Amino acid sequence: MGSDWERVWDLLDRARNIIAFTGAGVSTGAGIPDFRSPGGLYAQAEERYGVPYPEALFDIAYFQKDPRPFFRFSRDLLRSEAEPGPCHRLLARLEEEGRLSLTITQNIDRLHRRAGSRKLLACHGSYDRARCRGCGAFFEPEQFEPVLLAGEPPRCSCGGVIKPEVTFFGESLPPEFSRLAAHPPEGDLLLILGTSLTVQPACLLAADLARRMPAVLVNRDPTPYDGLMRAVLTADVDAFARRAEERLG
Ligand code: CNA
Repeated sequence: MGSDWERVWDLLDRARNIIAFTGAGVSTGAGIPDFRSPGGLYAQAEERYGVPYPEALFDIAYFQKDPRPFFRFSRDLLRSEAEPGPCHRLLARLEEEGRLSLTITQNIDRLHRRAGSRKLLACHGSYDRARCRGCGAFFEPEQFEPVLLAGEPPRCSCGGVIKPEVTFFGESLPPEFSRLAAHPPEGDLLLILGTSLTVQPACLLAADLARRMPAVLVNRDPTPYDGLMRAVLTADVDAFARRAEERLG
């Protein structure tokens, strides 16, 4: 175990072009539940948001039938007082120092941006824009957030439901993601933090990058791609980020 940590510090000390890939685990410490941990969103979804099965919360076919559970979830997420944590701060700092060229996140909670990351690809979309399911009109946050924060489905003047551009199961990922997957960036370290690496196609991009450059994974649970990593730390990501900050001084 000790040698894995040493290998990670060695890679981190030498890296000048880091690419980060993050998942819900970087935000659990801030109080935002992930999907798959015990007590995570999947364990609560049926009771809390009234869906018949957990994945329905982000299933486009279910959303067509009943968008209310997604908007109840969105209200909780956007109203939450969660603040960026040690991982968000570490990645923003590495970017600021010119040692990190891209953070790819599967998260939709805005915490990377709030921590200061700007070289950011939100591969499962975001709440920064929304679109009417009826007529296709686009909306900016100030046009739909007040209704969303009340937990109601916002509606367009045509009567259609306005859906934030968060990627659901059954939807394509944003075009920036496809461009990146077609032209993978170069880097000298891939830092994968807090993800089960089970949601496709995002995890396939992470695996592809891990084949192209030395990769480090920090996660509490094993993932299907642990074998591709130069080092795997079975650890709390926030503890890792705090130790990394200490080393960086
Ligand atoms: P996941 O499948 O729920 O996996 C999370 C992983 O993080 C698990 O393997 C946990 O073991 C691990 N983990 C949780 N907390 C910690 C911790 N403190 N330290 C170390 N490891 C930890 O979530 P993924 O991100 O892999 O799956 C991708 C989904 C989750 C994306 O579509 C996201 O949009 C979606 N999601 C996002 C958020 C958010 O924006 N914060 C919250 C919940 C789900």
